[in-house]
Amino acid sequence: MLNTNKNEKVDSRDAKLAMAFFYVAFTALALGGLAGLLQTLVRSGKVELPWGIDYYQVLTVHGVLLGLVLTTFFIMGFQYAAISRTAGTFTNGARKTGWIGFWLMTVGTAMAATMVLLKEASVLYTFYAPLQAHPIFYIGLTLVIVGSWVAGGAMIATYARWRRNNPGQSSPLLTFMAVVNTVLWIVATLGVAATVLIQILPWSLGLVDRIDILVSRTLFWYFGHPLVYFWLLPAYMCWYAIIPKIIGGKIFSDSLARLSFILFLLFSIPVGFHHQLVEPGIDPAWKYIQVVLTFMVIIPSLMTAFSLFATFETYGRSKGATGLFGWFRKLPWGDARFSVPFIGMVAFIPAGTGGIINASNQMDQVVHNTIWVTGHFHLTVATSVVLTFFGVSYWLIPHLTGRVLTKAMNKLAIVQAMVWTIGMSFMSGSMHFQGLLGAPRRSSFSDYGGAQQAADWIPYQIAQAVGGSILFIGIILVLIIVINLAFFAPKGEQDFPVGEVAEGTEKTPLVLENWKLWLGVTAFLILFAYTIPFIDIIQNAPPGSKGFQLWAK
Ligand code: HAS
Repeated sequence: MLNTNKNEKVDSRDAKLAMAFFYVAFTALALGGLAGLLQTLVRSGKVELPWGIDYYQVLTVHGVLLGLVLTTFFIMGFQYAAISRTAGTFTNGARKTGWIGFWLMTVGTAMAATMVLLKEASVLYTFYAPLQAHPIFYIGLTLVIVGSWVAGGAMIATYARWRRNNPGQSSPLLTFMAVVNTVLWIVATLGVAATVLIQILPWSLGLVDRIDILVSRTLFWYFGHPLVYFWLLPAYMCWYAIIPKIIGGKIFSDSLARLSFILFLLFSIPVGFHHQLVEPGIDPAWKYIQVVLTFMVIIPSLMTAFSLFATFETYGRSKGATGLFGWFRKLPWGDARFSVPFIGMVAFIPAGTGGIINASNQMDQVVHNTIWVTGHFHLTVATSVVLTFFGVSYWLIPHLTGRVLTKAMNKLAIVQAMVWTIGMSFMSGSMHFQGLLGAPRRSSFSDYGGAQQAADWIPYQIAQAVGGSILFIGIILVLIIVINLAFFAPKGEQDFPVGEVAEGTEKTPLVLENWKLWLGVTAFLILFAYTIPFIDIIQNAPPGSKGFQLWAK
C-alpha cells in the first residue's frame, strides 16, 4: 500500500517556501515570454528591434529565463510542496536550508540577468564557447546551481528521515519521484559546474588565454540532456501520480512508475553525444554507443504512455465505456486540472517522435542546427512540460495560498490551454517545416545567407510570428490566472490530489529504493560512456588541434 496521505494540506511554512519559488518562476515567464514575442517578430523580417537592442541579447533573455529559470524554480517549488504533502512537514532545519537554496538561486539569477540586460552576456542559454560573457554571468549561474544543490539536499534529507521513521516500507510515490529527479539533477550539474569553474570562468576572468571547445561542449552536453529530463520528470509526477486522482481513477502500477523513474536516472546521462553527432573529434564508435543508450532512454517514456492509457481505459471501463476508445468520452474535459496537462500528454506524442528522429544519426544530419530542433523543444518543454506545469499551478497555488480555483478561473484556464495549443501549432509546426527547408536556428533575419533561400522560408516565418503572438496572449492569460489564484480568489480549501494504486496490485519491490545499487549502475554507465572518448578528446585534439582550441588572445 502507498503511504500517500501524510498531510492532507501542505504546512503553511512549507507553502511559503514553495510560493517563493513560484513567484520567481512566473516573473521569469512574463519577461521571457515578452522576449519570445520580440524574437518571433524580428525573425519574420517585418520588425526591427528599437534602442539598439540586439537579437542575440533578446534570444538569451528568452532562453535563460524560460529554459533555465522558469523551469528550475517551478520544479523546486513543486517538489517542496509534493514532499511536504506526502512525506510530512519539513523540519525547521530542512526548511531553513531550502530558504538558503532559494536565496542563492535568486541572487544568482539576478546577477546573470543583469549581465544579459547590460549586453555583457549575449551567449544564449547554452553559453557555448567561443561566445564569451562577463564573469558575473557565470558566477551568477554557478550560484543558481549551488543553490539548487542546497535546496535539493533539504529534499533528500527529508526523504531519508521518512525512510528512517518507516523502515521496510516503500516511500510515498511523489516523494520518491521528486528525490530521483533531484539526484538526477545533482549528477547532471556536475558536468556544467566543471566546465564553468575549470574552463569558462578562468577564461572569462582573463586568467587563461584559451579554452578547449570540444571539452567544454562535451561537459555541457553531459549536463544538457539530463537537463531535459529534469524538466520532464515533474510533468511525469503529475501524469502518473496526480492525474489518476483528479479523474477519479487509480494509478495503474506503483512499481512501473518507480521503475520508469529509475530508468531515467540510469539512461538520461550517458547520452550527451547525440547533441554532438555532427561534431568532429569524437570517435564515431562512441557516438554510436551513446545513440544506442539514447534509444534506451525512450523506453521509460513508452512505459509511461502505456501506463497512462491503462489508467484512462480502466477508469473509462469502470464508468461503462466500451470499445477501443470509448474511455475517451468519460474523461472530465471540463476540469482544467485534467484537461490542461492532458493536452501536454497528447503533444508529447509528436514531440517524442521528433526526438526519435533527432536521435537517429542519419536523420539528424538533415535537421541538426536547423530550426527544426527549436520546433522540437517548443513541443517538448514549451508544450508538454509547461502546459502540465500550468495545470499543476491551477490547483497548487490556491492550495498553498488558502484559496480556491473558481469556476471562472477554471474556464479561463481551459481557454488559456486552447490558445496555447493554437499558438504552438503555428509556431512549432512552422519551425519544423522551415527546418526541413534548411533554415538555421539561432540566427537573426539579417544574418541569413542567400536571400533567395530565405525567401522560401518567409511564409513559415510569418506563421511563426503569428504563433508567437498568440502564445504571448496565452502567457498574459496564465499570468492573470496565477495572480488571481495567489492574491484575489476566494479563501477556501483547495485539494492537493494524490493518486492511489489500483486494488490488488502487487507490493512494490523494495529494490527500487536500493540507492547503492542504482547510483552504482548510474556511475558505471557514465564512466563506460565517457571515460575513453573523454581521454581521447583531451589527448588527441584533432587535426592540428587548432579547430578545437580557441586562442582568445
Ligand atoms: Fe530532445 C534536442 C532527442 C525528449 C528537449 N531536445 C533537444 C533540445 C532540447 C530538447 C531543449 O537525439 C535542444 C538542445 C539544444 O539547444 O541544442 N529528445 C530526444 C529524444 C527524446 C527527447 C530521443 N527533448 C526531449 C524532452 C525534452 C527535450 C522530453 C524537454 C522536456 N533531442 C534529442 C536529440 C537532440 C535533441 C538527439 C539533438 C538534436 C540536434 O541535432 O541538435 C525522447 O525522450 C522522447 C521520448 C518520447 C516518447 C513519447 C511518449 C509519449 C507519452 C504521451 C502519452 C500520451 C497519452 C495521451 C497517454 C517516446 C508519454 C494519449 C491521448 C490521445 C488522445 C492519443
